Amino acid sequence: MKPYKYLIALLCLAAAATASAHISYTGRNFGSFTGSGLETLTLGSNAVTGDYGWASGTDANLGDTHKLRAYTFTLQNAAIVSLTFQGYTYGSVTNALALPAFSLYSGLAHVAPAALDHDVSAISTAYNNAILGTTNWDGSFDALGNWKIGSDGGSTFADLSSFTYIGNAADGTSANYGSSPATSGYALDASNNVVSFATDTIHGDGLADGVVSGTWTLSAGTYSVFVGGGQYFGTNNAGANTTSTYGVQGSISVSSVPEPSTWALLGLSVVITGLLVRRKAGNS
Ligand SMILES: [Ca+2]
Ligand SMILES: [Ca+2]
Repeated sequence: MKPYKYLIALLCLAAAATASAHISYTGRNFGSFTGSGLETLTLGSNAVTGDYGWASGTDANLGDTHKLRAYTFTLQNAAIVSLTFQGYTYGSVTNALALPAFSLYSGLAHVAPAALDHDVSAISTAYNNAILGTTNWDGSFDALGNWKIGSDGGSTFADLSSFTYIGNAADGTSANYGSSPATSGYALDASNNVVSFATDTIHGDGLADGVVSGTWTLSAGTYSVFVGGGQYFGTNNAGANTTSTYGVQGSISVSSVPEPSTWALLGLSVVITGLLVRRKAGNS
């Protein structure tokens, strides 16, 4: 290959690396886990734009996925999954994400070579307008409930990617992530009528130290995790840093779900211990 061809290849790579406008899992796929034994993995060197992206998704007008990063993993069997995200610096990314927060969903966005999902594709725009009113939204992302988003290849609502909410975890307290998240989300039913659903609350870890974790028992399937800044600035995001880049590192730990026999043994040992304690107490 001639030197200039290397340069062109490098420029193409650089363009791909900075083309973060659409939802992508590139560099953020934790992979597939068997759910037997203990499997762990850390993915460093990721960055998110803005310090408020996740928190914006907790309010009624949803959030802009451009301000979040998407991770994915697949479980071949049921497993206990712990996810940890922490502010992190590397290379030219000198801002560590101060208040990381994330939400976990079952489901996957469209992946290349299909057209990738984004908030202002025609079908995303039509959907968001339908559930929230024309232009009355920051984006498609719901940090506390189910949501949908589509690509430029989508023409009907059936083409939207669906994320089914499982849980969230946020660094710090309500002084960081706000005290009034949305209590309702909106969706379309099978007849395209707007229906509301109750959303979750924010699960803060109580300590704003740049690290946040969550643990869930999950069935086999494919999951998406959306990570972003957990500082809430109100529904118009006034005062948020919308342009700076913040480093974040994600880790996953997958362990097996105890077998029923293991649970039975654990229960039996509790009963025996209780009996021994009672007997001891009776003897004294
Ligand atoms: Ca918002
Ligand atoms: Ca924390």
